[in-house]
Amino acid sequence: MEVQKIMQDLERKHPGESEFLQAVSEVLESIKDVYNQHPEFEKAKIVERIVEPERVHMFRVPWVDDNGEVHVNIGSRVQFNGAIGPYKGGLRFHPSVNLSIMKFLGFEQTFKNALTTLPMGGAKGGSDFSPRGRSDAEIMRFCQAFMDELYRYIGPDEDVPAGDIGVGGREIGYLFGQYKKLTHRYEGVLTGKGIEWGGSILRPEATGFGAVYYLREVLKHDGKEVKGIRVAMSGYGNVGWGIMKKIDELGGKVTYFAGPDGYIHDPDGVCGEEKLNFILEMRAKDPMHCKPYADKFGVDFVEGQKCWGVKDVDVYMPAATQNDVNLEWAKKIAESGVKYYIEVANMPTTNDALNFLREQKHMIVAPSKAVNAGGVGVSGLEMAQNSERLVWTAEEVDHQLHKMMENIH
Ligand code: 2IT
Repeated sequence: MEVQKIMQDLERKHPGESEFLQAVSEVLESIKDVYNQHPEFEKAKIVERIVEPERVHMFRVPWVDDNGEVHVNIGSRVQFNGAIGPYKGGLRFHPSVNLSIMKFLGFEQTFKNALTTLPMGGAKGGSDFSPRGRSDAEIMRFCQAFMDELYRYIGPDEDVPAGDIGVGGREIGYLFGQYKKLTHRYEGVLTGKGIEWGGSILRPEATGFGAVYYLREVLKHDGKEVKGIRVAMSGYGNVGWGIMKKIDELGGKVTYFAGPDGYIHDPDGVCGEEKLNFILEMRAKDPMHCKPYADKFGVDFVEGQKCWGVKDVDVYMPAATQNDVNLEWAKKIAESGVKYYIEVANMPTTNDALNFLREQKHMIVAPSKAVNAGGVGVSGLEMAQNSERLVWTAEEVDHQLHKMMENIH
């Protein structure tokens, strides 16, 4: 394969879709040497096929707010690759959502899902709808309107959506209710459901737990364990929160975490139930500010800054959103002397920054598609339980998750 030529063709077909082109370019650059040793791949045009989404659904989502005003959002589902199983991947509700972001996430999901070794193809969907500041009733009406279109394209053997940014248990509940109403079917068509109606007990924390299990395997190579290590991270959503909880359980400390408004430095670590529960409350009240944590626990808050580059930690874990770490931040990270850079969010590092970090001889860089695969892996287990009409215990799910992350690593 000639990466440049493939990228030129793709750019012609998907003009201006920078996140999508970035995600493809990163994968092609990383596989080209091995790929080019296989003329049979070239002959069958495997790469040319795999970079093109199989199908893209787009639809209008009109809904009415609490004041009676009509809003129109765009909904989509990118069914990227169904070679090894039904399409699987999250739904993102965020104002930044566009087709480029949906395609990048669907493309990455294809590889991530394959890594779990479970039979799941890759997809992503979502809307430019912003749940921020919306009442429960507004979220419900939006989710119902979204499902009024989406239900045609999904099914337990066809495509099984889940949550992502802006879509959690509440949204999955409204979506599932509408699916049942429209189809008269009670089946495992969505994952991330409440445990009372077929959800997996560990799903909210699973991505974060999986990331820490992955980190644990990385540390093992150096004869180290999670106990005693200090972590700087970004994000404190489901994924970030799961990381904080598991790091605390295993005796490590998250001493820095960043949110949209700046970063927190808590030298004692985000430890114990009081702090972990406070983060849940803080996030539910206002997802844009983490400063209340500093006010409550009397620790430092640095406004408007990211915590990349701090020296008094052992591990960095970007767990917020795409392109959180650019080349400028990557240079600060490299200068800090910290050894472990564990990507957690989907594509948290720009390509130039990632190449730069990989060149640093003193650093270990772990790729997000492997590190965060535990989340969708547990979704795959939820699908299996729904097909069996069985409920597994948290211990059973955690055991499977741990085994999966050990193998992926
Ligand atoms: O990025 C992801 O892996 C997810 N948002 C979860 C996908 C899933 O189907 O659980």
